[in-house]
Amino acid sequence: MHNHFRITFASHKLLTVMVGVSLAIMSRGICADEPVASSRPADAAPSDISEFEFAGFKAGDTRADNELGLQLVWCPPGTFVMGSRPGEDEYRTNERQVETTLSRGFWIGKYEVTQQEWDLIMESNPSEFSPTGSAKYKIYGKSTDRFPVESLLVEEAEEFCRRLTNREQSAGRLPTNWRYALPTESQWEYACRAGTTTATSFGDTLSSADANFKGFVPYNGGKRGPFLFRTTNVGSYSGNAWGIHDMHGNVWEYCAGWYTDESRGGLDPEAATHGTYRIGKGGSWFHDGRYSRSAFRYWIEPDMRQGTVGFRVAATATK
Ligand SMILES: [Ca+2]
Repeated sequence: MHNHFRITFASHKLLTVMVGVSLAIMSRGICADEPVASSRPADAAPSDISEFEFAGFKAGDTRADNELGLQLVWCPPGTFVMGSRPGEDEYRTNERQVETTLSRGFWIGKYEVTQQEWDLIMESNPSEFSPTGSAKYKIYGKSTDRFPVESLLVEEAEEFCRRLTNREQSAGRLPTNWRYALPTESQWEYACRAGTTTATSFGDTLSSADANFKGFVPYNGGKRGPFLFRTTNVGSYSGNAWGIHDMHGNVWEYCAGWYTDESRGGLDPEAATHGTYRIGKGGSWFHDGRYSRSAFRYWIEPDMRQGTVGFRVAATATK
């Protein structure tokens, strides 16, 4: 017992010394930082993140240090072929292949934007599959916090991105020349393919074991599977090679700009600024598997709210 007391006492003395040293180090640190802090403009964010700190390094890197804890996946710069290969089952004429180079890496949502994330920024929930939505009977007893937000207009998705950009830049967590926005169609397909050239990121067939779509109409010989008749929690199915989920199925995803008859290729293609229809990619819980092909291009009436359409964000450097 006596020995035990001595050891404990010795430990206490050691701890006291360690705390003292730590406080001394911390106080030196605070002093050293003071001149830097006081030289900052009064309206500057406390610690603006640099572009170097914010950018990712390799495909599949992740970060979630934003107000929403929204998970982002890094898509590095690269060249890929957008569109469907000749002879791809269910090929459409508006999917002609175009070589596309994205000279800057970007972040994309690991998941579709959820109802909870939407509510935190927009203070609303337009979703059909929500406790107060028109299809509430289909989700009775379930939490839909992690279901994708849907039944929104593309302008509202853009407003969500604007608000998120402003909030993150004010907090110093987003470099001033970066912004959250809808992915361009080329960014979306690049992220969806994640290096694959097959019809889907899972291969040349698709079963509803791999994605939420109308399971009794699988794609190109895929196995028949369940048909949920509704959206479901994001991330319920496996991700692609870069760890991005639900690029096939659950909800269609708005892309930036307007639908064009031909895909836009080349170097850093920009979204069309005028058009008749909006763009959706990836298929939905309601549609056949063929619409979930990486190359499929859906045109969406701009003023329609649909329980099959949602979105995910991208974070991109502006020029
Ligand atoms: Ca989707």
